[in-house]
Amino acid sequence: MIPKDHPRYHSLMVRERLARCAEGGILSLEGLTAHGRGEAFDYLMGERTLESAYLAEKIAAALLRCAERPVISVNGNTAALAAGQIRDLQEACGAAVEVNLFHHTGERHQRITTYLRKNGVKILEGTAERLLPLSHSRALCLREGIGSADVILVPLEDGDRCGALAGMGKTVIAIDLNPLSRTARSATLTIVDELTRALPVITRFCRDLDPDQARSLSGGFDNRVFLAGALQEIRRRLEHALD
Ligand code: PTJ
Repeated sequence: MIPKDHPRYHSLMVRERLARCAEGGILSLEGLTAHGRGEAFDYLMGERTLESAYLAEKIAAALLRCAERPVISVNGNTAALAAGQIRDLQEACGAAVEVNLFHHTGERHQRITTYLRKNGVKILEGTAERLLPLSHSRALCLREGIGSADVILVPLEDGDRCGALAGMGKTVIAIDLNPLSRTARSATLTIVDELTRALPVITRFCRDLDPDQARSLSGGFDNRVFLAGALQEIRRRLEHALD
């Protein structure tokens, strides 16, 4: 039992939730370590949404709104942390949601699908085909989903798959707290923010942006600006850590 007045209450509660989801076969054990890496970067950035990330979230909403075939790719970590927020974003932008796992087993895929459905997410299902140029099982996806998406949101993504999707000409929006990761550097747009802080902001912008604003925001941006924004903040905080 974690006392409410513990200074790290929120973070400890999230860990507890993830541990339960790992026991329930939703989160992979590797997902727990991936979460720890994310926490470390979040700590370095002050556990808040940076201005640069907020702008990236607004642009992400514009890209999703302007897309013809938007898809949200959901893995175990995303389902465990943010099932309800994925439902809200899906409602706001009309994207298809496809479950796509790094540590794939048919049983885990089914558990995650059921869990997301219980939380109101509409899941695309069908026969997965090897459509991505990867030797890994992550190459498997649905032709009518990720296979034909023009804009794809990939929270907590693996670098190889992100690079493969971008290489296929898709607009790839990553959410990744590590601004140095291969995912962060190969995505079209990287949101360097914590998943559960980022998703409600994207959802709100999906609801609020008018079509002209969405078109002009999605027009042209340099992803390095968003990575540099996060790195600058880490540098600044480290320089003043002992002040
Ligand atoms: O459920 P599966 O089998 O598909 O596996 C999912 C994981 C996340 C385990 C898998 O895709 C993986 O190994 O990912 P990576 O390569 O470790 O990348 C995950 C990235 O997400 C890392 O750069 C972390 O810093 C980052 N991250 C972790 N938690 C969060 C996060 N970014 C935003 N919000 C978080 N809560």
